[in-house]
Amino acid sequence: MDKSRPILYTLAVSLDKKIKEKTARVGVIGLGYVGLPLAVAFARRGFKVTGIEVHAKRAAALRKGRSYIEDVPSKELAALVRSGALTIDDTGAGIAKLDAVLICVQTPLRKTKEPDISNIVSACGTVAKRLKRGTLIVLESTTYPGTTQEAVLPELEKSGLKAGKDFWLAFSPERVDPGNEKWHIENTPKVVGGIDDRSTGLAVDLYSSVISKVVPVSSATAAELVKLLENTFRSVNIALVNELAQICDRLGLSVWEVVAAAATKPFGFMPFWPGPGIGGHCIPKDPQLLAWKMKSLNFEPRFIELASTVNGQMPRYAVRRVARLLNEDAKSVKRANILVLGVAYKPGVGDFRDSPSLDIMHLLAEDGAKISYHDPFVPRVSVGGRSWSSRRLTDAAVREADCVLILTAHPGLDYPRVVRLARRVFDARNALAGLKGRIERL
Ligand code: SAJ
Repeated sequence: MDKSRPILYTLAVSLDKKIKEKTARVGVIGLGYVGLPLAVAFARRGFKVTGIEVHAKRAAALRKGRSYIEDVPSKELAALVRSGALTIDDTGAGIAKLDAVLICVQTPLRKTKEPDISNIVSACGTVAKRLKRGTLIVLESTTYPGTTQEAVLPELEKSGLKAGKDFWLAFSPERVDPGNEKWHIENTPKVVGGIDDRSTGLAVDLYSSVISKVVPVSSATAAELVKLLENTFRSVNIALVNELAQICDRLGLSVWEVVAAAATKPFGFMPFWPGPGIGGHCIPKDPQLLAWKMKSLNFEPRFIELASTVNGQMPRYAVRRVARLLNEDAKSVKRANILVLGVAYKPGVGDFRDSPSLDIMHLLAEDGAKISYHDPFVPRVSVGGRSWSSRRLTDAAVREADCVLILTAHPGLDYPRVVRLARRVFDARNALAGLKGRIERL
């Protein structure tokens, strides 16, 4: 660290020392699927952590040691709260005592597909009111490139303190994969980029106390773009195989066979699998954050937008395939009995945000189909003014369907029984690989 400015040097050395001694007080704002595991990870390593959660019900549950995040066992949470290693705060009053604050709030898209960073701005406002000199602030929320430099920094300087002089500021993308048994916070490499070298250095030291591999990059903007590349990469490759699925349909080929055979190439290929669309809170959204920013800079991100378009059209494509299948039995979509298996956005989870299954159910219902669904992870859904509850997967439920649609390949369903009993099955996820019967595959 440069000694040119003694006071700054002293502040930075003092913070670095506290980090290394684990006496630094760490705060995490936003205790969701990213923030809560992060707060627990620092508390588990011996830091005194303040978890700041504005939703009073969530804060109350956490104070009682009740976890609402699958990857954080209540038993461990309760012990950390009881020991005082983790304190839950729902006002941010404790921020003045903190040495480092990690911001992990949601960044949804508006209906206009524009980023909504109001949660980030609000969190920064809470911090600015109580920011003390010598504090490190790190934004973890996935956002468009430039947010940290152009929005967070000025918001924090409303405290009267100067970024890079009185406090330090960095961005570090979250890489939390809920339910992943292998990759968790401590062993997933963490990218970090600061507004200046000192901010980067302090953030590297902080995260290195908890995470085995920390990867510094040259700026906060670079770190923001790294995250968006990771998920845009997925969106583009999923769109490629979704287009390949349509190509295979015209060529009378199985896209599943083609991709699986290509995946035998031991280098230079990575399999992605087609489906009836993409859901969740990352892949549909993150490329849009990048596209929006680039359009504001008069750059047309055609490739990124084309991928989103291809993925976004898959529900309609799936509906066309179902109509074609019903047609083979001289049935129309209108009044057809359709049983959907799987409304969650991906297998093994109960999250159905932006799930393409909902789009497909809505489109078919609008065309007069009688829809029911079975999803062991999702008890009830509503879309387009209609609501459904998950029904038991009885023999009768399968038999009465004119077509069973497999839209999410949840594990644990008795697929052979479905194939045996169903008049027709449209398998959009290759859940029935290897099974024979009246099966039409995407
Ligand atoms: N999907 C496909 N074909 C594929 C892969 C996914 O159609 O080959 C669909 C899924 O069905 C789902 C959507 O895309 O509807 C998103 O699936 P995902 O596997 O990308 O899962 P997400 O949305 O939970 O993405 C998160 C991301 N994690 C973070 O941003 C920290 C992503 O970077 C991870 O790679 C992904 O989890 C993961 O691998 O689980």
